[in-house]
Amino acid sequence: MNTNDFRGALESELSRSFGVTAEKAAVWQLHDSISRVVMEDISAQWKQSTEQHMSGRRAMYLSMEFLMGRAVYNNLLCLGLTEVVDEALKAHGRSLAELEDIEDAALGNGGLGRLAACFLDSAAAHDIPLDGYGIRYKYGLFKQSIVDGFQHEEADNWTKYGDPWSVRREEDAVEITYGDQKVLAVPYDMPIIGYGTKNIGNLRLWQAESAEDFDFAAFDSGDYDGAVKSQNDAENISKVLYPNDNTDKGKVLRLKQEYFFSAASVTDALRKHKARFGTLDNLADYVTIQLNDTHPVIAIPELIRQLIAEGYTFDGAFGIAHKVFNYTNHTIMAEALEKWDSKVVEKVLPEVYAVILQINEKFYADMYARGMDKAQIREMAPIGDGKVKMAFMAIFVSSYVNGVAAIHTEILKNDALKEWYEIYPERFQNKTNGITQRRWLALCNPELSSLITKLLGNADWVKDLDELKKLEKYADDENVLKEFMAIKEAKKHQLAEFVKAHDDKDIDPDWIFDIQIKRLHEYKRQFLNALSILYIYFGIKDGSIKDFTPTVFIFGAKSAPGYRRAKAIIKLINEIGDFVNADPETADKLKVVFVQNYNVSYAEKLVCAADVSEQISTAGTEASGTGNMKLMLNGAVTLGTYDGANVEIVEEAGEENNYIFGARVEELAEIMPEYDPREILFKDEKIKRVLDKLIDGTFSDGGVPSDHEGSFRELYKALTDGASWHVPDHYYVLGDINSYVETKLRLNADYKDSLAFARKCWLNICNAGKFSSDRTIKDYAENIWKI
Ligand code: DL6
Repeated sequence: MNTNDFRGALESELSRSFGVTAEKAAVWQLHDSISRVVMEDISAQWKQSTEQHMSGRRAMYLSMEFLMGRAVYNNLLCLGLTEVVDEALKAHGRSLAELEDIEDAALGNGGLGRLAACFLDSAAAHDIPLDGYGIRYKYGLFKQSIVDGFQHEEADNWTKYGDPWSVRREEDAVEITYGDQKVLAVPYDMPIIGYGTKNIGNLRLWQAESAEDFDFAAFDSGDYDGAVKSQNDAENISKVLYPNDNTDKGKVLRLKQEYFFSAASVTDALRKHKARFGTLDNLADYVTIQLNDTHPVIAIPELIRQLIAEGYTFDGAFGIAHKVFNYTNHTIMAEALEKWDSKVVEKVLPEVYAVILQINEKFYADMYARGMDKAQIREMAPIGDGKVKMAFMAIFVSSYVNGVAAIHTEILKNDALKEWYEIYPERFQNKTNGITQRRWLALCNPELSSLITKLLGNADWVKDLDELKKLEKYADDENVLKEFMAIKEAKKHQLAEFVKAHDDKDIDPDWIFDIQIKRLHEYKRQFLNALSILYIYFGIKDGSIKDFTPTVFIFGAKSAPGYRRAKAIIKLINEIGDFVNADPETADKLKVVFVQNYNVSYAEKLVCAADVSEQISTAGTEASGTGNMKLMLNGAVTLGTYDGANVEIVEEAGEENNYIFGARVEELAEIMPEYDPREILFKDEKIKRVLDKLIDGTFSDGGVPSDHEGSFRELYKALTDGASWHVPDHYYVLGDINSYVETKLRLNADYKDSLAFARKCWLNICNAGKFSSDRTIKDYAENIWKI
């Protein structure tokens, strides 16, 4: 499409749908019409790609979360239409930038959901037949505002102004049966447009609707609630995304959600396969299913159940399921490895539970045949202690199991899943996560992209990120480094403007931008960052810290609404901010800013402007992290622990170009059994004066510990007594604080030599090639899916 074609199509779409001109259209109407014109333009190609995916071997990515962000800019970029559309809009006095007001599709919590989105993008770009399957939540992740330092949540009605990037496919609806309920799963398809290729993948999101019509009899008899009860009960299933990252609470509705999209996706696959081949015997030759964490693991007994219903024996069905499924583990945190109460599963999904019992029996039989110790069999069985253990069922049935970074996979093999690795070593693989450079560089940082393309002489890096390695030869080229520094400065100015408009906070682009953006969780240790700021504040005041380069510490994080300690940490960061920012003695050196409603679109701005990427989880707790990769790619140095993908980041970019601190996994294994944080507290005056602030009344936590979320005394107790942990300071905050502050101060001093610092940043960009999700997805395709 050229500009004129697009202009014409847009004008008629606006007139037909809304009776407005481009000049007068509201932003959402403009967005809706642009999207419709694009959807019309790609429809034939999309159909052809779908047929192509279905005609050969393909992979299905089952995920409870897809954190897609805003679609419009990415779709235009992938189609090469960005300038065309912008020019067309300019002719009407409008601009593409106005679409910044369009809401993100936030159907995910954090890393796990965003990873799924990056994978779809990479597979589409590289012609890999991968399609996503998930839930079309009516309400995505809540919107966050900060009021008086506290997090407030508001529902995210993301389709309020329509959903022009989706197509409802009534004809593919599936009936889902629970023990006490029947509902309809109706699919909505979203195109996943491949960059620089004709391939268009598909994201199928299932929406729950009533399988029964409106109850007129009940309505007639005056029972108005009863008349709509079935509708409400059904719609509740896809109503809201559970806002918990890395934890699961075992709620019945959650189990219903998991079964809902898993069963619908399995049914869809079997229907299509049968229609094509007339048999399911060869299903595993054509379909492979990747289970994104344990959430869709219920698809395993469901597939077996459906195959048995088609006439297969249990063993025959099990054999097919074994070939079809693979499982990705994204965490070793005990609370996130799902275990469902057997009684609940039996009640909600009686037929599926009967299959799980058979899987469990087969596990016993297989392990007896191996001569395994009986106590160990009981430990490892898919059913035990009155629970269905989803991870164990997944490993037992799947062909492959993978972790998401080298260190994480090693922990799985040698510790968390050691017994399983001993039985099935050939099943375990590592697939270090990645991010798509289309969104996380080409789209969000056009300035840096242009420089890279100019230096390389082409834009091949957009599809082959290893190309960046060729930029290493410029690491000592002063002109190039200065160009890079000018771009970073421009991105800092842009961010500062956005933060002013969005959060009404002033930040100075001449300062160091030290950024920690991720979900709020104790293991991610925003608490440690907050305490280190106080530590530095006191050091500047008493003169023990001199020549501190002015730094703004920027935080962006949502806490699960019911996670009290995480919410207390948000309040604490804001209290420290108010305290530090108001002190005229430090006002030209230190600032703390907590931005509201951190999401994909905000991340696109933050990652380009960062000098420092805070990746400070306790070693062994962050499976991989992907924010670390986005920040590295845009030229920030990592201030981090030896955890998750940080290990590989410094392996690639050099430890000398990053700032690593803190205890390592193997050290913690020795330290923790004897660890006494009080000893540190009593011995170290500087740490004590920081911690005392939590309990001396300087900060207001807003209320009484027992019934208010903002309890700082409780945070203090968590570090010293253990509070709800079994051991005090479970995440080793006080143990790592000195090493962290020292490293932070070393970085701060290094920043003064701006060219030397820019060189470090540059070398991070040059060595980010490994962290493209293109590499990850090709590895899945080759070594797991055999596509
Ligand atoms: O693999 C994607 C992402 C990792 O980068 C993070 O390190 C990890 O915490 C996250 N895991 C989860 C586990 N979820 N649950 N429930 O979100 O996965």
